[in-house]
Amino acid sequence: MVAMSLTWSFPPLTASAKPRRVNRYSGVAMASASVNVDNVKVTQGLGDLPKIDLTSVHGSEAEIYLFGGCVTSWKVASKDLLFVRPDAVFDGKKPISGGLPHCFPQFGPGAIQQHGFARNVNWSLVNSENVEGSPAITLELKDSPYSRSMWDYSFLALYKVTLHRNTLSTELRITNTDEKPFSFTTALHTYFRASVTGAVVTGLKGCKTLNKDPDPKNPVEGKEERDIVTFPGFVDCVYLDAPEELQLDNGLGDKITVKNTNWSDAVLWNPHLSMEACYKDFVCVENAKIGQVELEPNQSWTATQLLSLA
Ligand code: TA6
Repeated sequence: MVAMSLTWSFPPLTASAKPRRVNRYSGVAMASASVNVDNVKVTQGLGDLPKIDLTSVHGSEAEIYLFGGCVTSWKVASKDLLFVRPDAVFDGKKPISGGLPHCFPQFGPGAIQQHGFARNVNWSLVNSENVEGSPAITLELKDSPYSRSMWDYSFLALYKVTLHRNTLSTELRITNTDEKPFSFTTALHTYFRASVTGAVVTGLKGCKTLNKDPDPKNPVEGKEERDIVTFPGFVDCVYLDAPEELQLDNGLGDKITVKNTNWSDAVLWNPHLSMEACYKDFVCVENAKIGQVELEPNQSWTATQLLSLA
């Protein structure tokens, strides 16, 4: 096993500087030169944003942007199982719409910007490893003047992404580094490539639901009665206390297991005609934490997600 630690830091803000996002890491080339772990490479992604490429000796591949800490591609046998919307922008200003965006410290609309700020800022690469041909990286996000301008807490988020032969695993750990308690909601808003007319999700029968169709602002409580959930039109539904394992048949011939620990809830989403250009090509099956996670100072919350191709 080879492991190395890397941290890039931004220039200190002057006292007069206004909270703002820092949109670019300056040194992609410098970072590339300093990563010498097998099967982990820092490259220049779209919009010149720094991107980490993972290649496993077993043939699978993944791409992760530091902007948003967003996994945008997961390929097994050269087939990308994730989806990035054609309207996604890579300008370091808007979240990347696709792959596995983070929603933190808020899922959905609320007191701060929709789905929180974690998808809208640069994360840092703090570790890379290669365990018997399976590459892994750890990204870090800490509070900044920008995050504090909307959510005034000190926190540490560590996000480990590991690529195995047929599995992409992620572990998210949030630590309260403040002196006061805080609470948050969160999700991994996973976009799967799919044929929407053939895509089905199993494992949700019996869950309590909060259905945002027809009115996203007034979700209707209910219970999922179906063994097999399909996407016949607009779908935006929260499943509370979802099981630790769901199955997605993406309608393209692939069966993907979505396993988790501690995420507790799930969300299915397809925008149907409101995204006419691409709704037929993806479904979102999201692991989420809809109820508030409350952390005292020094406490942490950890959740894992394992996506496996059968
Ligand atoms: O997870 C489903 C959802 O919360 C929907 O309500 C929909 O708005 C979607 O996320 C996309 O959100 P975004 O802010 O990325 O456009």
